[in-house]
Amino acid sequence: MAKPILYSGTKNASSWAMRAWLALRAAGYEFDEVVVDIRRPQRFGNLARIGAFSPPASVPVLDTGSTVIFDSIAIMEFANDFCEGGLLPVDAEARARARSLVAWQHAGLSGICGRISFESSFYPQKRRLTNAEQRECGRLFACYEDCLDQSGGPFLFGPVSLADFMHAPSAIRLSRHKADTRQWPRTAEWMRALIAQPLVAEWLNEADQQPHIWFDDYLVPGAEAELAAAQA
Ligand SMILES: N[C@@H](CCC(=O)N[C@@H](CS)C(=O)NCC(=O)O)C(=O)O
Repeated sequence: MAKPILYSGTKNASSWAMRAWLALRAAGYEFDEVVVDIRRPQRFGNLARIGAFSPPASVPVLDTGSTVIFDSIAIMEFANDFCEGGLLPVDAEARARARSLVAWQHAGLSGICGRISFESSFYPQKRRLTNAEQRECGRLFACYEDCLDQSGGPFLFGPVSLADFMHAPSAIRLSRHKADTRQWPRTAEWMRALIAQPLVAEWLNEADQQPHIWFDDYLVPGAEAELAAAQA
């Protein structure tokens, strides 16, 4: 049978592909990677080609040779099955909580990801987070801190798991935007450990070398005024 193919995305753009790639690599699942360029304008033609065999016409897609898995969580769960559950906690309650974190991220993490694109993690200069964004981060960091208090770290549920990989792109974008973690020291330590995790570092090393993908709406309307008021 042909070697499985992961249709992945541009490394400094596709946070969804990153998650699937991390889980498959951590599971020891062997695959060839086809990077689909999702930068504009070529993204439309390239994704249309993916649509010929994958209904959502998005990346990541894993073609195992006998089936097509077209969602990042499904690919991550498949990776976890491949390594006999090694990427989720053994305890049923911890496993369900890890899946809650995975689902929260998949649902957009209460809007944080929409406002701070993955692409902006790689910009040479970053805007400052608004007060509202920092408050949202606080809610998220309190959740991470609680997991880390219970597990003792270094990752959210002890050993690295799907929950860490799912949140890796958010940890990257928030830490690179210097989100204030002073109230959540375990979270700060977890972010450092996750970003230094060898597979995450391998992806980032490539992403950091790619041409920036700029978005006109990077500066949130009103952000500068809010910052000036906060500093006054
Ligand atoms: N729910 C999908 C989302 C994947 C997704 O949105 N991928 C982006 C790239 S990171 C994409 O291909 N988008 C296609 C489009 O926007 O047309 C998953 O988890 O795999």
